[in-house]
Amino acid sequence: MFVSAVETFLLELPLREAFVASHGATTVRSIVVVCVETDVGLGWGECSALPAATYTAESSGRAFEVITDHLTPHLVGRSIEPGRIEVAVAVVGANPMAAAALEMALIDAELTARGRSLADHLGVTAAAVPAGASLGLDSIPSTVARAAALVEEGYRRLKVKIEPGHDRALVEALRAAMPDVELHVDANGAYPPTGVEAVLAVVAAGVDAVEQPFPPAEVEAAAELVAAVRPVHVVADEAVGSVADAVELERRRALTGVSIKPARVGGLHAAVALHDRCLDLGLAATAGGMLECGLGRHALAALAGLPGFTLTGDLSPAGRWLAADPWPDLELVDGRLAIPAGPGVAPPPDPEVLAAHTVDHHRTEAP
Ligand code: OSB
Ligand code: MG
Repeated sequence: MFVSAVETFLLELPLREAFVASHGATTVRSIVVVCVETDVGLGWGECSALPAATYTAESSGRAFEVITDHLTPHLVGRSIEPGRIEVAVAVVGANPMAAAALEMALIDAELTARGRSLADHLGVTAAAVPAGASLGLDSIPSTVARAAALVEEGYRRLKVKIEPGHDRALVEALRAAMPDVELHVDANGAYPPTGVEAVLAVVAAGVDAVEQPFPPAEVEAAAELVAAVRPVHVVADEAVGSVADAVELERRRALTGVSIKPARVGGLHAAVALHDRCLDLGLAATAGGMLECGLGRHALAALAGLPGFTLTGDLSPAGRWLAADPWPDLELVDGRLAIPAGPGVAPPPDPEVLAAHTVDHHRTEAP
């Protein structure tokens, strides 16, 4: 596929409510999207980096620069296949979310031209995936009320953010109100390695999976937890940037599952490779969300149709978080999200909504 130009957009999309995690609060979803112009047509990709460089080292503002200054100059004026983007873009390792945006755009261009859906391309045969919703840090009464409303809407799984001191009583209150829901907790690494007992107390209150309780480097604390809480899942999120990370953590018995986020690992092909390796290793997988807009959420729903995703993911429509979005959204029906079946990754954005929320853009053309 010959790439003649890339247009990069920095968008500011309003959130319905702040998303608070132990790594910080997100109040406006600035997000980067790219449009590749190729000999077979246009393709769109999302860079899911958050506004602040907290969850990982990438941020939307920096990613905009990295994409426009360092990545697109290597792509335009060249022929490149979507699965070989790492050959063209030498900085994938340091900037997986930026690289993932360009990969998604190339995949979208190719699949749209061929009239094939992403699910088809990935070999996904499922028609829908169970829906899961995440809840940011909030008071216990408010979290319980919101959780109950989400279950009422049809969500089968809830993932609540926790941190030391705001954990066990929260889970007890949720369990009292919702004895049967699949309940995950996510600490974004907020517990110190001495906090194994505290995390065990949270688990005992009735959770099905604990996501990233300790910082990524605290492998021994994670292994101690795994040994003590089987069969409850210990899911790695921030700790897994590659297949090699998952393999090493499995070798050290420091996880039983992985939150697979295409952005965090450098794109959809890398996410599939990680999924396949999780299946081989007997690790559970869950499709991890990044407060994506409709574009990224379409990709996540297709990926989540793969058979290794045995723990329900962050699979809610983009509109659960975003009050405006240039992309069409997924729909929640009977507690499930339909896997997109149209050509490409997602339908194209609404140009007026895109323009209304664009705060910066940059075009790189072949000389
Ligand atoms: O830790 O899983 C996380 C969102 C942004 C960054 C990190 C995380 C999250 C979520 C997912 O918890 C929320 C969602 O997209 O629904
Ligand atoms: Mg997480």
